[in-house]
Amino acid sequence: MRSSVVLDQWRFKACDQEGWLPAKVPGCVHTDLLRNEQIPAPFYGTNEQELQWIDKQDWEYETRFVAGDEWLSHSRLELVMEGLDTYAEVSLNGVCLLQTDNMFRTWRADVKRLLQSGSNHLHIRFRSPVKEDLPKLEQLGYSLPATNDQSEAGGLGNRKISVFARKAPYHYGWDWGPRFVTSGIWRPVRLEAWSGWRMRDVYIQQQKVTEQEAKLCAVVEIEAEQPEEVQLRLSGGGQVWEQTVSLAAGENTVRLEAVIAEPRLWWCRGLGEPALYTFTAELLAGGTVVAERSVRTGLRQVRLVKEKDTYGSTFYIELNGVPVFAKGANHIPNDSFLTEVTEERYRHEIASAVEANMNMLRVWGGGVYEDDRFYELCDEYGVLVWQDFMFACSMYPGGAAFQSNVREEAVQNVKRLRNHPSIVLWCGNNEIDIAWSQYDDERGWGWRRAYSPELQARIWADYEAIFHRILPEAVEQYAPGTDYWPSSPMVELTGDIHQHATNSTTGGDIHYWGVWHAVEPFANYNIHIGRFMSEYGFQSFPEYRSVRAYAEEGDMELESPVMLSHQKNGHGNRLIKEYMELYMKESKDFPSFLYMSQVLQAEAMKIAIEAHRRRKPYCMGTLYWQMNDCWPVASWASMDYYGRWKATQYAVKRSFEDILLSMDGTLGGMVGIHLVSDRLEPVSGTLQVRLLNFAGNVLKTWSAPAAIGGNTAGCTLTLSTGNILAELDPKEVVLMAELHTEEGIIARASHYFVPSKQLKLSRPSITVTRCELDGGIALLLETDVLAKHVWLSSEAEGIFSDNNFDLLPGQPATILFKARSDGNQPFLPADPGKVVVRSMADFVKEDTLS
Ligand code: BMA
Repeated sequence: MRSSVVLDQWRFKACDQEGWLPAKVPGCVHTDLLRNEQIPAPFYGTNEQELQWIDKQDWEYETRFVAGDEWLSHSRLELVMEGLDTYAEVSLNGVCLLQTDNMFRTWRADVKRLLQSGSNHLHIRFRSPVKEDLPKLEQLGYSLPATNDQSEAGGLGNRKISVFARKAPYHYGWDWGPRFVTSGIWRPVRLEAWSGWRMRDVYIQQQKVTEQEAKLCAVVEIEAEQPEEVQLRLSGGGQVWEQTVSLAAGENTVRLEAVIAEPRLWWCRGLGEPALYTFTAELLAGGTVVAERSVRTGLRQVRLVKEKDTYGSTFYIELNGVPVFAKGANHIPNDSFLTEVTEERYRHEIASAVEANMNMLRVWGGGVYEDDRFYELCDEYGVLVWQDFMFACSMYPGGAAFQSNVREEAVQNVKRLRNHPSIVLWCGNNEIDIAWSQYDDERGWGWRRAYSPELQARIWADYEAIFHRILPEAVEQYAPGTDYWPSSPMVELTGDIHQHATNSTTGGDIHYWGVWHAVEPFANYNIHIGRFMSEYGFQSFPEYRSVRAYAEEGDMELESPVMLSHQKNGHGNRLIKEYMELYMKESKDFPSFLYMSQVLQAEAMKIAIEAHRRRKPYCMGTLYWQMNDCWPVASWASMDYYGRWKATQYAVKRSFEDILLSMDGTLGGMVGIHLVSDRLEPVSGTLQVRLLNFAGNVLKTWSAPAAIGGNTAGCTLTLSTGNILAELDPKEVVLMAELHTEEGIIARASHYFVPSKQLKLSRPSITVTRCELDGGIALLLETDVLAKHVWLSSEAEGIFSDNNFDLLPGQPATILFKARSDGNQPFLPADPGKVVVRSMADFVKEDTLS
């Protein structure tokens, strides 16, 4: 049997200094220094700049532990390091065991002969990733593009070295992230002992899964000391399968076929229950269980459908035969210091995604292959995962050593994650195909121009080796049947000019950054729609309370050093201001500006998401940039570092409703009222449309039968703007639509004829009535005139059932509060404490109201 113990009681110090300090493992140098009060809080003020010395130092960690006789009596003893960040030399009792160079790999060392009874000394020396990689740049003789590497901030000028390290790219800074190039033991270190047999891995390969049956094959890796005949038993879903196997001495891979009749299928949110099965594999020698391992998975048939059609080619996920419209966001690591991410924080993020009606997250390639817990939660909550390999916005070096390191990283992570039903796609990298643009001189980010034709050929060959060979081979070999997509975005692996995505390609996926980076108007979200929108986004600031966690009252202006150090996109502030001037009324002060930036972002994301969904099934996915933050910062996130929902998160929740009514006013003199359904059954009812003034009076009404088939979208009613408005002032009216069905009103939408900036508003008086409901508190909100962008803030941490909404007289809103909780139930009805209710009129200059 196998036993395993996690080693703790670590201490650490800088290699060239005296004085050990206690360390917390898993952790990193930055968090250990902070805990020992050696450095100021890294996220506060401009402290990031003061802490850049840390990555230029070598650091050492050590622990002493006693290996009891029972441990030593095992014939096999292994030291397992699940994650070392990054360049480390590991020694046990003075003997060097291994040298590591990849934070994404697990490292194992045989310590049978080195481990002694009594005290043992484990020592890990981390070489500075900066000092380690600068010579590699020298040696290469030219630099490789790494657009987001903030080398300047690290005191390295333009020497971008992130590409040489197999280490989370965002550690080197990003356009939303600080530069904290960490070192340390970031995943547990264990001692593993076994004798006779060890079961290394169990993979439940899903060969064919239908409602009738699931044809599975358990691929079991067993190490045996002796050749022997044993029994392998697999149990799961109330069934047991058994097989006699002849093990050879050493490593064995045994395959055991298993069929489950009428399986409970795993579905993503919105389509059904995410049913999970636990499978246990046991090895029996002489009737006794000598090794065992359990894994959990969900049974589903999944594929990426890329088929030619009249427009180009499709790009969507099909789950159990159902085409899924992917609704979600891009996920980045939840912290600059990875070990600070608790289970509760993971759960909060994933439960927030589900609360916001999402069904997919993309684990973006500039972060990390996430913790097991992240994927377990996605499995449990029914969230599909688009999984990138960890390469982003850079060209990487070639060479046998680098490539075999990448191969081992890929193999290990594919093997670690392949039982998760949530992972539906592996993608090679983020934006490299489009940035390099090998076959199109007109496009790309200008990277290629810096190199001679010979160097270009070499750099591209190195690219192809990793993304067109090593990674897809690892997926095919270790998770056969799982789809691999070389780069996001891309049209198809054609090897010619048609390979690279543009803002209007009709195959593959698109990152549309015309709005924001190219300063195009929001309306362009309606034009640039691809088959799958895997990125687009708009920045905003965190709320005042979150900003105050890093800034003092005196720092409260856009261009203060502190605010600037928490805005990593060079043009970010200018863009927010420019777009604000276009669409929003002028904020009355800086805290109001923070809030209005959220309203602006929410507006942009609503327009984009609904444009994408209206084009279903031409477009089959919309993942905005980005779900979360790794520190408190101005960014494209919909939820800030503290997990607080920005206005966007609420807007997204509404725009991601499974049944969506969406009004499109970009049609030139017309308003199209669309119905989008992610339900599989048809929906029918009556569409009721009303034109109201801001005092809540109904000026005109329309009504039409509305019906929509399952899993599709269509325009239900088109009204001419001329007819709707006639003599009325477009600045004073709102068009509201409701879908009435047997279930009641199941969808609502509203449409204004001018941007918020031009609306003629008066100051509303909103009344709030509290009452108890479902063990929590319900708030009944009423107003005397239109209250635009009503914003509720609670004293307690949590979320409201709705927020950032418009309130009209005669149409009260009932809002529930759910507190953030650290149990299995992430949000619980609770008392929000003091609630402040404001609306846009409270945030803008009085004279801009009307
Ligand atoms: C995309 C992402 C990130 C970046 C974001 C905002 O390119 O892949 O690299 O943070 O845009 O610029």
